[in-house]
Amino acid sequence: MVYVTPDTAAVATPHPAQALWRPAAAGLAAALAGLGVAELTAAWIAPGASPVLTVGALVIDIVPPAVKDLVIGLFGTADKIVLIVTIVLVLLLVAGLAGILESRRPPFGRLLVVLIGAIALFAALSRSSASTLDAVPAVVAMGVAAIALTFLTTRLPVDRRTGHSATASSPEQVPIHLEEGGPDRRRFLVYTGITAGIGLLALAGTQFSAAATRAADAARALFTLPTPSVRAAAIPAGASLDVAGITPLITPNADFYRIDTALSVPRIDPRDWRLKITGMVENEVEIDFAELLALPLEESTTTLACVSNYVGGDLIGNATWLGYPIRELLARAKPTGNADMVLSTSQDGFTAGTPIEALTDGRNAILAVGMNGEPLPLEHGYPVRMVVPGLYGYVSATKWVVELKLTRFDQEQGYWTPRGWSAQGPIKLSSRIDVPRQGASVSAGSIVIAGVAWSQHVGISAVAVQIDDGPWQDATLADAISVDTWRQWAYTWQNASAGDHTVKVRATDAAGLVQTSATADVAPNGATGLHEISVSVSG
Ligand SMILES: Nc1nc2c(c(=O)[nH]1)N[C@H]1C(S)=C(S)[C@@H](COP(=O)(O)O)O[C@H]1N2
Ligand SMILES: [Mo]
Repeated sequence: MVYVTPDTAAVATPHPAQALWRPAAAGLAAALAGLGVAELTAAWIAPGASPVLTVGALVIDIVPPAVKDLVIGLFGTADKIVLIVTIVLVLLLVAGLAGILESRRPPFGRLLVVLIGAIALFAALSRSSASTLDAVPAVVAMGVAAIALTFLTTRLPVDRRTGHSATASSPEQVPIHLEEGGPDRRRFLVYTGITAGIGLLALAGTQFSAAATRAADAARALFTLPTPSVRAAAIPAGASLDVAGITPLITPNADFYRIDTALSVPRIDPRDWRLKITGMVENEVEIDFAELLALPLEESTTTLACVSNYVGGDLIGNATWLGYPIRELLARAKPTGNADMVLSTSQDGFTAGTPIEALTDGRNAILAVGMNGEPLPLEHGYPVRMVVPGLYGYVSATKWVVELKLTRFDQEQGYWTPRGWSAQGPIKLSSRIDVPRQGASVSAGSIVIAGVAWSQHVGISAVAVQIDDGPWQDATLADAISVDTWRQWAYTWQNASAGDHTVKVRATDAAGLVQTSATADVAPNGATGLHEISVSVSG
């Protein structure tokens, strides 16, 4: 009889594959069970505390801005899916390790499980809107995974000859011969399968909660917006050019870019929604949804843009919004002389710092409830968000907004400012070529080049196009809706010759500023440079 201490077992591994896969499978099954049961618990009792999503939110909060840009650049709006898949893959990898560790050096596998659970717990509780209930899913995950891991690793098949667990190999390196399909092995497989199955079933069960979100969305769609007391400026017939493939003048809600730090879309019942105006004010104001809807609402068309939009990118959209001027609510609250910033807070904790000036100078800075004739879609801020012409979204467009605090730029910062982005974020003059597409092959002759240009709250006065190193040629501008919206443009390139060419676009704003060719990165306050495409013209 040979006795093996855990130490000798860990060093002597005659058949590594044989020795590893069962405990790794035990770890994976235990993690699946823990994750599944925890996600199901979260779905029903703490919708904001899904372990995967809160860990994802923590990752979003701590990654350096350069990594965030890289991920958005690489994956666009699929960035969230990439993040979730990465978190699950890392979890499964660590779970396999925990299984191996637990089979060789108990209780270190369980300790690893507790460590992962602690990270999830920290992630759930560090959100600004966290309640104690939000601790439950992570604790459930930890408990279920630890129990399942202990259960499975103590049922690993045993080597009949030495009496040792198959993972604890004998020190004299004798090959271990286990009867294939022996009763221990089969029992272990069945237990592991059942454990993993419980996890998968529980994960499938979270779909019922997804159904609840769809129900909330259905309720949203049933609710009818009040008639505006001020209609949006009529859209001139000449504002849309008749060019195939050009960006539509108004972006349909379903195609509107979405950028936020919320991994699960906040589900706010409008009956519970309230907005508080606090801070440096003479009167604190509080308003509920019914009161907001009863006010004279105004419609306006505004182009929203993200500071992370690189030159030529698509993190920009134009919609007709319905809402109430923020300046009217601020007037009720009576800001005191010192305040220069409104720090708006979302229900999920995101904040934006907006200059009071931009909210009170008469532009259409609104608390919006409608987008293109519909209540705001859930992911665009239902029931209420801010829209402020001229400023990037990160300093102005708070979705699911619940508080406006009057304060000062030297006292408070919005969410992105301590993360490497400027406190002030006016949208920069820019333009984009939509047709032809980058890399397109077109036939020689006359080729229509078209796109959009914008300089919110200033307006566009000219757009010019350059072919290769040729002279800048004026494009035709479509009519403007207002200075707060993008403007379509087109240019007909006559007698395009066969071969490879580059096309560049450059806009001039209504104040005479010409779009710079100097390139700047999106951080800290928006990209600059000229959009350039290459096309190949066939003869
Ligand atoms: N609550 C909340 N609001 C937010 C954000 C966020 O992360 N959370 N992101 C802002 C940013 S960076 C942008 S560009 C706009 C995007 O609005 P959209 O998703 O409706 O296009 O929302 C802004 N409002
Ligand atoms: Mo943004």
